[in-house]
Amino acid sequence: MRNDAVRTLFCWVLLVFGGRVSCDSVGVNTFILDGTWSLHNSNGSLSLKAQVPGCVHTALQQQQLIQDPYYRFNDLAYRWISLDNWTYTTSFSVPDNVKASKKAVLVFEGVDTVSTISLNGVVIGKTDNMFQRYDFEVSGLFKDINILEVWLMSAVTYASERRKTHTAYAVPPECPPSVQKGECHVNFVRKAQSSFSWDWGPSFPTLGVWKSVRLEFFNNSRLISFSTSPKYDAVHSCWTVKVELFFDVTLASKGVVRLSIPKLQSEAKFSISLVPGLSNTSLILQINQNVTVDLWWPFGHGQQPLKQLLIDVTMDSGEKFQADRLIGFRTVELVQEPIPSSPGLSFYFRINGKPIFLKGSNWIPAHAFQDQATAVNLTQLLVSAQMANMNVLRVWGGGIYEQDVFYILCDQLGIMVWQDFMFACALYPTEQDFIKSVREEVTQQVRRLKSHPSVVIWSGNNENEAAIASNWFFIPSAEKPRYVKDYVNLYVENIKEIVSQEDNTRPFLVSSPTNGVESEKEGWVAQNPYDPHYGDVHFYSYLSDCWDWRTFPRARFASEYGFQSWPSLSTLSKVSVASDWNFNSEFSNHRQHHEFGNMQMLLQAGLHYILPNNTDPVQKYQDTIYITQVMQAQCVKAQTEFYLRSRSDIVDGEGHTMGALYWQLNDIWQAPSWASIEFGGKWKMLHYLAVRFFSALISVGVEDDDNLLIYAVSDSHKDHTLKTTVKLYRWNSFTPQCSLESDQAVVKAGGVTKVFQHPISVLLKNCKNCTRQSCVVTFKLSSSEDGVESPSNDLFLISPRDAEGIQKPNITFTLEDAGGRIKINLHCLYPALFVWLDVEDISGVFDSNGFLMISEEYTIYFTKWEPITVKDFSAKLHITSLRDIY
Ligand code: BMA
Repeated sequence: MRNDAVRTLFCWVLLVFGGRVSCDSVGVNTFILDGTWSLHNSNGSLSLKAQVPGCVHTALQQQQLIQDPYYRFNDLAYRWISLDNWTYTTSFSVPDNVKASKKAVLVFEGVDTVSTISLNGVVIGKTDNMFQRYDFEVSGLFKDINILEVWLMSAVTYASERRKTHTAYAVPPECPPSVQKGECHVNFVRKAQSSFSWDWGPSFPTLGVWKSVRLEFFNNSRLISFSTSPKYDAVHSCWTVKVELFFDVTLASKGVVRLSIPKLQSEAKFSISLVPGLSNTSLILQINQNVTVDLWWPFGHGQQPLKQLLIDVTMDSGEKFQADRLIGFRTVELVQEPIPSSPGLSFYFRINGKPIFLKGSNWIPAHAFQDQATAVNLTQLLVSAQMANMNVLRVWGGGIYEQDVFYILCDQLGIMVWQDFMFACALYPTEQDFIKSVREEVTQQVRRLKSHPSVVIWSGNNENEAAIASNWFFIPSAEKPRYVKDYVNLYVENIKEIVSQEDNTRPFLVSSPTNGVESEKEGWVAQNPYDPHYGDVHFYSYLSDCWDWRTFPRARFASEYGFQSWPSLSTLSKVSVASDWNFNSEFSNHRQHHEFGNMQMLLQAGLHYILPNNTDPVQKYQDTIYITQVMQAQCVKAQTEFYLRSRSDIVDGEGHTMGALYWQLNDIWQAPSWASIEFGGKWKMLHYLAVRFFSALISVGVEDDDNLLIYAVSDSHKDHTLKTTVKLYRWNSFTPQCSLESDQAVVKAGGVTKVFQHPISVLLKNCKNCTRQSCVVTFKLSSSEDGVESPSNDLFLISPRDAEGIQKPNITFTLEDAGGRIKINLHCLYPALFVWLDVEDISGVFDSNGFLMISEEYTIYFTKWEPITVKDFSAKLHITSLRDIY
């Protein structure tokens, strides 16, 4: 199953490395300055080699001056690194003829974060925003041997100094909660906000030159960057592509630009005139109307065709620039309009004119040290997202604007991107220089990312409207207007204004969660930004019973919700020792950055399952990890199924849910978190369940009063005639005690249909050997017409904790080599719940895991992402089920 998707993993990496995404220029000499530089700390006691792009922590680790910073308590032990100031230095020479060029520019694609940069002792510029590219003119500064120095100031010191100078009023939060063991005042520095710690991540306020550095020499002009925006002209029923070229010009000059998309037989030539300074040109390429433009669709709704756009610039001076890019054609609308019989407004995405239910998750930075977040890591994560049938990821506002490769992969995989701007869970200063820096950041990022069809929405910040509205920071009501004014200034008058100038091809939201146009009506900070009748909602409730769907808000769009779990022992063992392997150890407390998180997991698990009681402490620890994953998987499943089945309903004015993005997809280190994929790429149980609950056709079972209701939720583009098969099994037998079949029902395309309804008391009365305690219900949809079927699903009529007759299943296995896969033949003596196959750190995925084993034999395949023999696989394969842990 889905083996094809795994194979694509490797193809994409090749494609990405093989694809050209940057500009090639003739007439501009480029010197790449990446590579080995030297690095020293402020008093010179440490002096070492360091890679650029890179950061100080990675350099220290590579030179073996420190251990793995993720190891045990090293985040605290290495705090000194971020409190010191560091200098990166390199030396280089340039040929005389190049030096003679009229203009030389030093391009820093990214500096992390606060720096003063000098060339041959002359200060050429300063940086204070890791999300900006900096171009510094260095003409006339060259010698035979040139020394380039980047002096980096501790971002922690800088943030605290900025805070001190902001005397008029506080800009909270001052510091993160102590459980996060982080640094203070991160909102005063334009840097990944999570780098000063988060509730799932360590505090590593990195310093470094985190992106490429190069020199560019030229005489008349250079192409700084370009962007491409396809747009549908509904009036003339045709497509256009707007191409913007950004030049740096020394001498007024003229030239010709040729734009072409060979696959669409579209081509045009334009005369351009450039004026000295920064000179922009905006050109519109009309797409040939005689050619059919095949549209880019989100995954699950169609293909992702991308066409190569070629750009050829020839200046009268003889300078030439060539560039190309893969572009996709699609339209996107965010629909907020009245819904019959419901107060409020809808909130859904229409792609190519079709309402699309957004299924997915939230993305955080894949590594605290970004130079270690490789293209392969990102590919593995994004392919895993697609394998779980996700069509969207939200790049959350407390991290970074991702690397180009991330968006290229999302374009290829059909994963839509909800792109936040990088502001989260805080208020922000609005001094002139801060705003200026943000304006430049936003302009650059919009220009960089707007070419990607995958990016479907911009969003101003994470939870900052909610922070003011719900008064997270205890601001006296008399002072609230000042903070609302700052909020409007930053996100509306600046960020929103820039986005509307730069990109009119996709919607902009000021915050998430928000009430959208209703928030705007209320002055951009709504009374209740969590109102289920408007916009999107974030909802967390750790202690209420997650199996009870009545506790979830029937929101228009759920952009965040989730539960924590612990990652597997094989992941944790990379950063811990045997004495740490106890749920109450200092290590277990240390890695938990969410107040009361470990306790909440056990309380929630205890509502439905018997907690582990093995007398062997390490086994008990592993079983506890397992039960947290069972709890998380089942909780997120229940909540997601609720959102999915609320798609067509309006109940008490609420519903028409059109998005379910659980928190969160990935991890930044080995620690407990809401992630469904562990740091390193291993899937947790939740991710395996997501494959099923995000499938194109699913059946959802719920209990309402005494009724068993089964819904068919369809993401299909056509109607299906389906029957529902319902079976009841005793916990100690593989023979169904009863089997019922519904009549055929038409399940509408993109809709929810109730396909089965039966009072449970009657069901149990008719099913002689079954009681709530002794039986489980399974169900499945199938069509005799077109072979379509849903994954099998199940419903417990009582918590497994209170069930009767669950036996130790005694699961055994045999293995076979099946080419790129390993075939696992499972055998058990009794039905088994939440069967979990774990192969430690062997990289790959099972085609099913975390399942209910309701027949004696099961066959599972493991797709390998690395070469491994059956013998080695066998040695690492462990199988657990719910009854095995007590
Ligand atoms: C939301 C997110 C994150 C956080 C998560 C879990 O508020 O936006 O800030 O990590 O909840 O607490």
